[in-house]
Amino acid sequence: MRTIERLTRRGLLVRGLSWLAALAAEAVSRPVRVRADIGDFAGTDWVGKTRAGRYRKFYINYWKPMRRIDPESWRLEVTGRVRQPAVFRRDDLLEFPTRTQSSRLKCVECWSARADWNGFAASELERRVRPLPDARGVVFHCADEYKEYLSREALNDSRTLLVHTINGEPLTDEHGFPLRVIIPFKYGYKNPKAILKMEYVAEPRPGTWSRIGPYSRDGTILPGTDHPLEFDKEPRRIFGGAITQY
Ligand SMILES: Nc1nc2c(c(=O)[nH]1)N[C@H]1C(S)=C(S)[C@@H](COP(=O)(O)O)O[C@H]1N2
Ligand SMILES: [Mo]
Repeated sequence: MRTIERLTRRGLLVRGLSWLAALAAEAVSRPVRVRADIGDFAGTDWVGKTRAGRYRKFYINYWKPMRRIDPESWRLEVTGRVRQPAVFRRDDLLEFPTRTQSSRLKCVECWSARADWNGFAASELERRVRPLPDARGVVFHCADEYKEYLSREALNDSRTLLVHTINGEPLTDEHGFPLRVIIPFKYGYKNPKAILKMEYVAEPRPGTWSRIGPYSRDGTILPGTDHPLEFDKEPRRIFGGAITQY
């Protein structure tokens, strides 16, 4: 009798605990599920796709909502087909010589927006890690599980920057803190944000968007119509490549 009673109580306790665990899991996963589309992440530990508030003038794309990156524990890993794989802290990268450029980020889904971007050339990293002769390009692995590939030629173009500063301020979580690519002659999807790892590879790889959408792997901006957010999406002709006329 006693044993049965104890078993029953234990059973109840176990059931109670698993219910609590399920409730906790629900509480943790719910914000992610709800925000998997467009959300307002202001004031939360999360960041993701947003068009709210001030981001109406510069949309934010993230493949998946992710936790904001802690600047102290973040590291950039540079690995793959290199002689000297290396890990960099944010402070290491802030010491590299920088360049500022005003350029327009053009999403393949119509909109565009301009900012002042400040950062360093890929050659700063390459001097240190020394890519092997067969290293043709780099796969960027991002904190939201986004992946993108750039050839070394595109990465080392004089207009391409590894950016840590936007409009004179540290890159926001929304725009890819602590490090992103800006490559103005390619569509937005070739401008990976929140980079964790750069993997030098011998063969080109498809990135996240060119795998799921009807988008080219190369991502060079094509002639067509642009809808710049600062001009209320008023349509503008574009001629292909970087948008420099506005
Ligand atoms: N990590 C990561 N980087 C990313 C993306 C993404 O989903 N995840 N989206 C790309 C796309 S499609 C665009 S248009 C730009 C948008 O940059 P923004 O969010 O700073 O406006 O980020 C690119 N970089
Ligand atoms: Mo995009």
